[in-house]
Amino acid sequence: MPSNETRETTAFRAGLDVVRAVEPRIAAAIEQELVDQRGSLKLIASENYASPAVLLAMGNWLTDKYAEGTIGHRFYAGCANVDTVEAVAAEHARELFGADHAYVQPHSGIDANLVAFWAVLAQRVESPALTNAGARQVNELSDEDWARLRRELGDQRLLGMSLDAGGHLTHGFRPNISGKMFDQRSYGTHPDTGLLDYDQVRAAAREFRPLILLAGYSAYPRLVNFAIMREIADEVGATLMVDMAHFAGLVAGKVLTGDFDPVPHAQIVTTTTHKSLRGPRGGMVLSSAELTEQVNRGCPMVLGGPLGHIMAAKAVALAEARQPGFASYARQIVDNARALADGLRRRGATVVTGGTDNHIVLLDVHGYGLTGRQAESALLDAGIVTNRNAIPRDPNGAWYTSGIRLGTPALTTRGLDTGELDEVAQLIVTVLEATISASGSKVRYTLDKRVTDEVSERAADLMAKHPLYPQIDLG
Ligand code: DSN
Repeated sequence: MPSNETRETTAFRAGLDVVRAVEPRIAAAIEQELVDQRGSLKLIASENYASPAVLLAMGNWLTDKYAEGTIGHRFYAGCANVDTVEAVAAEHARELFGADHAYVQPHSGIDANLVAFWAVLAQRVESPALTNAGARQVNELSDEDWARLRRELGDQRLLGMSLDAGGHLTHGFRPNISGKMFDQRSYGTHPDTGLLDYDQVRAAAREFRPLILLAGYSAYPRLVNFAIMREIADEVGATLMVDMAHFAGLVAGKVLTGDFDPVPHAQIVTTTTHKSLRGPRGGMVLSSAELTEQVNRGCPMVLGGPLGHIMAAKAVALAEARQPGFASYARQIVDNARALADGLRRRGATVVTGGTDNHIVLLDVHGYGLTGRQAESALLDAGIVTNRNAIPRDPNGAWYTSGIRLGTPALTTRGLDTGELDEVAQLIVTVLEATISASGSKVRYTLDKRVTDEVSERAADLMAKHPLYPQIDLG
């Protein structure tokens, strides 16, 4: 190894050489993805950059092992090392979040939510189908009992945040199984302030009497008071479930504490591991001790076999999040988001709720005469990667939208500071002011190439100052 070559460079270069020998197009795509990610200004609120240690923990022979079941209780022989991996990841998760129980098998956020739904149903639903079968758990039912149970489950109720207020598809909406298995209703935000309206949540809960009150969001730029949500859930006999996929990194980094930390308040908490938590792509469930048995039945109830290599990477990421530096990272995410929101507002942009308390800034692009779809494409033309998103009571619906969702976890990992987020605000406004909607279209627009060239160049300069994976040089 040459003296200036890092361990990471050696590892990734050798790994790509091995892949290239079998399928060069895949090695080329992996290399190109690094080039693209290095050059783009990534403001997707749900994305981040995992560390080299996390990446390497995923690329190995743990993928070769089947291990359905749980730690020490598998449907296959020879799972000692997967047991170790799963136990270490769960231990880090419990310690990091102060949870009674952690289940690290879910492959995604959708899977984590599905595990949580079934755990609550298994715990709470007194089903004649269950009783008749003499079964303690739904996975002990006969086909006939299942048919009855399906009819009975149709009556179970879920109350979650509406999509246009920033809720998530898996919180009871039609394109997801949660919208089919539950009788669902939503709560929204206040029409004047754009803030979560706890009186409305309480009134909806009193009237609807849900089995599950679901809190959490993927496009809400403010805090949720989980102590109040638990009080509402208790009042109506609901289980409080929180999906913290977006803000798990802020909980881990102790930015969200007390009433704003979901773990002490909710009976069950789900998350992904790859957003602000900065781990591998995957999911996780944290629960109170009473739900341990039901949560552990996630596989094979609703999950395929656990992915040992991904659980290994989760363990590494969770260990990283327990280092003191992670708290500074989490604080910087929020400082950067505030700087971005302030910079946008100062330059005349409309920011939903007037600012942010977390990692998300939701920009209303109406004022520029654009749909979210046009704004998203125009920004991409200039090297700025965002995603369009509905805003509360969006007249353009969930496909074209009137908003752009921005998030700071990824740029903060690259080391940008508040002054540079202000510069990013300037770049965004420059593009949106120069973009002209084609008459009558929600998709087409014109944008002077001189603007895209200038903004792309400034974005590339900014990115060059903060190299991504500086320890990896593929030559
Ligand atoms: N896709 C994630 C997001 O962008 O928020 C959640 O599913």
